[in-house]
Amino acid sequence: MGEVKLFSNWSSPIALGIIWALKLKAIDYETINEDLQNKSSLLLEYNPIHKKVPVLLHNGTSTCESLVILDYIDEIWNTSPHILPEDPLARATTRFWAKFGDEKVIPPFYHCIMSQEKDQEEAKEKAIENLKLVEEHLKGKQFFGGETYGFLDFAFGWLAY
Ligand SMILES: N[C@@H](CCC(=O)N[C@@H](CS)C(=O)NCC(=O)O)C(=O)O
Ligand SMILES: *[C@@H]1O[C@H](CO)[C@@H](O)[C@H](O)[C@H]1NC(C)=O
Ligand SMILES: *[C@@H]1O[C@H](CO)[C@@H](O)[C@H](O)[C@H]1NC(C)=O
Repeated sequence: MGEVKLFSNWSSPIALGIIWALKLKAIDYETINEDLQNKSSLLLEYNPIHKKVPVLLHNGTSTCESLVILDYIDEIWNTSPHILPEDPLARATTRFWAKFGDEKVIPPFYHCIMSQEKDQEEAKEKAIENLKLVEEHLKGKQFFGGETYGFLDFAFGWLAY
């Protein structure tokens, strides 16, 4: 299995998706809590482009960006249960919605938290509008993955926090 470390922050639920994926695959890992006001030299070394958490360190090699990390976990620990569906079309649809989330749902959420009151209202409307589209895709299913959870549940589930 090798050595697995997850750089995250206690106040940041985005790493939950990665934690769920690691648990699903029964991978032992160590958590490294980053102070985002005072980032460690290791975080800057392992994620020099974005300087953000989560970062997954595996055998000394880092992978960044949640959606990329989920892909990596499913490919490296390539045994059942799988995170992505097997069917190519289902995989493509999954990636479509994950991209939609990254581009259209998560940014207005952050905007709501970070911005001034006036802009907040606008960001809130956008977030709700785009969440409704995501909800349509979930219709009639318990999880995005259908009977069981998978990629999109990990990509979106933490937003509930
Ligand atoms: N697109 C990134 C977003 C990660 C992200 O926004 N991380 C935040 C914590 S929630 C962070 O590390 N912020 C520190 C900073 O921006 O300086 C992903 O999917 O992993
Ligand atoms: C990580 O290390 C483990 C054990 O040392 C090894 O079995 C595995 O192939 C390595 N994986 C990668 C991707 O380096
Ligand atoms: C920032 O982190 C370093 C260690 O990584 C520590 O020595 C220093 O005291 C911290 N500074 C603040 C202001 O917390």
